Amino acid sequence: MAPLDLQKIEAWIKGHARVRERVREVLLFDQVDSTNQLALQMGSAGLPGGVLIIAETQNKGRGRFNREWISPRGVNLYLSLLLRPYQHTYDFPLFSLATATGLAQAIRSATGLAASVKWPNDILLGDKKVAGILLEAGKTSGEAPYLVVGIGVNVNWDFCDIPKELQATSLMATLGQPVDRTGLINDILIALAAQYQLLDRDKKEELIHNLSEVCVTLGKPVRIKTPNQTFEGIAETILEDGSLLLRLGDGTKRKVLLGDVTHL
Ligand code: BT5
Repeated sequence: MAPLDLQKIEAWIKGHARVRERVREVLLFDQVDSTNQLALQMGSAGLPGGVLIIAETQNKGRGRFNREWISPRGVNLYLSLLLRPYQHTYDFPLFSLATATGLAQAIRSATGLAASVKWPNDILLGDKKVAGILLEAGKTSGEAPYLVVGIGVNVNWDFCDIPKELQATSLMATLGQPVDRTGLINDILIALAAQYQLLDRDKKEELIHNLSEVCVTLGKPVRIKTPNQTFEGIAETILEDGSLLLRLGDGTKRKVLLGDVTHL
């Protein structure tokens, strides 16, 4: 598989004003512990937002709640974008949903595959996970909080190499042919910039509308495990703060901001 092409990525960013506003520097590494960890370190060291970190492999790639993100070399995408949003921290979860929407749209336009979002942070092809998003934030004294948007996409991971217990897939495994990883980064950045712009312009309704169009969780019976409780119900709608509104068995409604969803 061809390695990622930094010059091409930089040239595309330069030629695309909306992306250029968001990404001012790209760092491509052969190997890191975790692109999110590195971006968080840069944030805590006071670096301005707009740094995109990309790696060919991660030794300690991570998911939410410190779970492992398996990161084989040279076949997938591992990206983290350091941002310093002006939005209040209570709006930060919306960046995760905006990222999920943009990522699903980018995969659709690059491959024609019907990628969908499982609220809040999984991208699925059918019922298999093809990509995940990890949002982490931090604050150093006297500075605006920073936000790191981490994205892992299984692109050209051979189906035989994907551990069965993950119930995961890759773009190549589904499409039957490899996908240009460098080109996909370009599509992802363009799609993300469009969704983040909606947030900057406070067009939350439009953002939630875009998400609802690609979100397979809505209307489905689901089980949601939050850090303290488990709920079962019908996923009714996504609210403007990014939370999921559930209708429970007894007819009451419950708002959930964070959790692991199983489609029942
Ligand atoms: C996520 O967590 O889905 C967020 C994944 C974010 C990864 C990116 S890669 C670049 C950046 N740097 C990092 O260190 N992380 C971010 P979560 O919803 O908690 O899902 C984690 C679970 O997905 C694991 O417990 C496994 O079951 C499964 N999993 C692990 N590796 C996978 C892979 N490559 N593809 C699909 N599923 C995977």
